[in-house]
Amino acid sequence: MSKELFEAMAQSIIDGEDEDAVRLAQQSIEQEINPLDAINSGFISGLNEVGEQFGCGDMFLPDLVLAAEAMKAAVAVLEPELARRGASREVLGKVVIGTVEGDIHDIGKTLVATMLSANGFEVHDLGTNVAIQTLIEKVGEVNANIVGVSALLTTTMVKQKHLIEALEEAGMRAKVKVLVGGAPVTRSWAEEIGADGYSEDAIGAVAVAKQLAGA
Ligand code: B12
Repeated sequence: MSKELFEAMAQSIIDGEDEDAVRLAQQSIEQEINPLDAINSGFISGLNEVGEQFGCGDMFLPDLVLAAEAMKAAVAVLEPELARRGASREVLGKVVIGTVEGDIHDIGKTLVATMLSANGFEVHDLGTNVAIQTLIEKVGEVNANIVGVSALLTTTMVKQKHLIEALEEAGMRAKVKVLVGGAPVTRSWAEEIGADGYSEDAIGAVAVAKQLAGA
């Protein structure tokens, strides 16, 4: 019974059907299925599948955006239920994430934030065009162990380096791991600027974040 429901959940994400995803999430609550199982065994499987198909060129950007939106809609239905049951997921780590100042691209960053959140991280998404000082203040406020910064323009990538320098100046560099990404960002850039982690996609970002958080 739940196996079929989980498969339908995964399919709703693959199809990017947010109304189906919401309906299935509500159905799982009515059937008293653990919302953790609905997220982990149902919806995430779909998102992982979409990520893989996108990676090998079988799905495209609009599919990815729709899938991410459907995933967010489903998680929004389940999160109050998680809280109600007092069964909040084990938090693997706290992540502050944003797109650097001067850059308004947010599709990839939001996908990374959604995947991290769906996989057990407490995510504070500051949006786009985020000033370095704002990122640093949030890291301090929530005591984050990871700060993720996205940059999509060759002209704004340098802000990732500036963030690391500013964290050093603020005496906070040892307390927080810096994870960088975005289309023009490469592993060698990440190494050059002294970032702790890099991933070229959202699925890889979860694996790297888990490593950085020691989870
Ligand atoms: C969609 C898009 C836009 C949209 C953005 C809408 C939105 N809400 O995000 C709009 C139309 C607004 C836009 C505007 C501009 N854009 Co634009 N845009 C793109 C485009 C086509 C796709 C980007 C995208 O969303 N990709 C899909 C997502 C899923 O991929 P992603 O962002 O790379 O994210 C993945 C990984 O990089 C990684 N990742 C991303 N962030 C992070 C963060 C962390 C921590 C980690 C670990 C991983 C990670 O995981 C993600 C998921 O797999 C790209 C071309 C391209 N193919 O990249 C151009 C592109 C980035 N844009 C470009 C340009 C020039 C601009 C503009 C300057 C155009 C203009 N003249 O106005 C403006 C910039 C405005 C600004 N100040 O930011 C250029 C940049 C060139 C360069 N060398 O810098 C590109 C490359 C197009 C091109 N070929 O010329 N753009």
